[in-house]
Parts: sequence; structure tokens; C-alpha cells
Amino acid sequence: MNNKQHQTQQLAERLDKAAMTATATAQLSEDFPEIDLQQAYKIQQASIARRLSRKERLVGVKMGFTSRAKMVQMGVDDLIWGQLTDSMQLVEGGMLEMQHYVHPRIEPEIAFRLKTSLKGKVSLTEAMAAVDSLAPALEIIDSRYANFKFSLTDVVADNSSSSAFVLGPWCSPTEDISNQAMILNINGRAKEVGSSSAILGNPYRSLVEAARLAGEAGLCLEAGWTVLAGAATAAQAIPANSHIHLQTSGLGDVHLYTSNPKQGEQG
Ligand code: OOG
Ligand code: MG
Repeated sequence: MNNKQHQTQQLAERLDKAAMTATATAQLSEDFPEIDLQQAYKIQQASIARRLSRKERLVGVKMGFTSRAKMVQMGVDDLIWGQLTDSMQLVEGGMLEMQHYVHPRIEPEIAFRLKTSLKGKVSLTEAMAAVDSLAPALEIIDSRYANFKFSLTDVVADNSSSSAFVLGPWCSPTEDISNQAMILNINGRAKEVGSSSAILGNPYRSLVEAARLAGEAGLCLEAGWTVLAGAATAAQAIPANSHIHLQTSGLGDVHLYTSNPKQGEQG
């Protein structure tokens, strides 16, 4: 193992431990400004390898910064992707245990389930043909960096802030997702109101980009996998003891409840 590979492993361990202990860490770019995008994805890969060695299973990928609202909120304007494992999936209508997270935020998304694999450069028509079903979804992002602040390489190394996700009911891929209303309610109040069209103008474009970006890393989007298209609106901080409810105009709803606050922090 050369020095760079050793550093990649060490930083993956640092981010993995931060996630497991729900403790924020400093941005990697502050300590190691030389890390480039390619190494950042290698750190992500190494942190996922640690999860797989604990018997977690890869079940899909997530896209990030596919809407202007998200790019503006975080000050990053490149598409990024991260990986989803089975242990990140929460039961619909279930409970988010706040003590497992540093400073979680919630995002309204759309999920695709694939019936055939997709790799590399695919057309919009090919991407659409690979979709078995669609679902409304909530993504819980929880940057492992202090104050939820990061550079592009930092967030990529940190598995694009991916932390957990909840899927609503699967529905037919014939449902029109070009302009679904997406209303993110917290405790009965609409906190974000948007449209699925905010996701690259059409969420299927996010699937095309997911295949391309994963392909660049030598990965294939597999049949049976879930792909999260990215948030349609800005993310909202998740309060403790709350009810989160995503309403869509035609795809159904997703609910999630949150537990008591993390000890030592205010709700
Ligand atoms: C990065 C992840 C962005 C999305 O849906 O755009 C993302 C972050 O904002 O922490 O998941
Ligand atoms: Mg997201």
C-alpha cells in the first residue's frame, strides 16, 4: 500500500467512525487540501467497503445536487452520488432514532427501482425502460462534518451525506413524474413546497446521470437497486419528537417520526 492508499483508508475510517458514533469531524480538506475528486470517491468507496465488511449489503445509489435549490443551499454546483446499503433503509411510518445522527436533515425525493441494469452512457429512453417502479421518498442526510459545512471533495468522501432513507408505496412507472407536487410537512406545517421538475427538469435525467457517474467509477446500477433522484427542494433540519410527512400530488405519501433529542442537545 502506498502513502496515498494508506491515507484513503485512514480517512475512510475517520468518516465511518464519525457516522457510527454520531460525532462530527473536521473537514478533510482543512487537513489535506491536496485531496482531489478522484481520491474523494476512493475514500467513499473505502468507507462503503467497511460497511460491507460488517455484513451490510449494497441496495442502490443516491444522487445529490440535482436541483438548484440544493446547490444554492449548500454552495456546491456539481452533481455528486453516494451509495445506499440495506441498513440505511428505515420502515415507512417508522421512527428515526435521533441519537444515531449528528445533525440530520430531511429531503423530499423520488426513488426508482430498476428491473434491468444500467451502466455508463445511457439515453433517457433506455433509463426509463429500465425502471420497474417509482416511489415518493425521504432522504435523511447527516453530514459527518462540523456545522454541516463542506467542500465538494469533502462531501463526496462522506458518501454524499447519505445517512438513511424511507420509501413510500411503489407505483407504476407509467405515473407522470415530470411535475409532481412535493410538499414536505413537519408537524403539520408545510416547510418546503416544490415540484419534481426541479430535479434536473425531469427526475429521469438523474437516473441517466447516476448510470454515467457510477459507470465512471466502474460500477453498474444493478437490477433490483433503488436510485434516489435527489431532493426537489432545500433540505430541512429534523427536529426531535416530530412527525415528517411528504405529500405528492400523484405518487402517494411518506411518513416518518422522530424520537427524543440526542442527549446533551436541545430538541
Ligand atoms: C449533500 C447531499 C445532497 C441531494 O438530494 O441533493 C443530496 C448535502 O447536501 O449534504 O442528497
Ligand atoms: Mg438527497
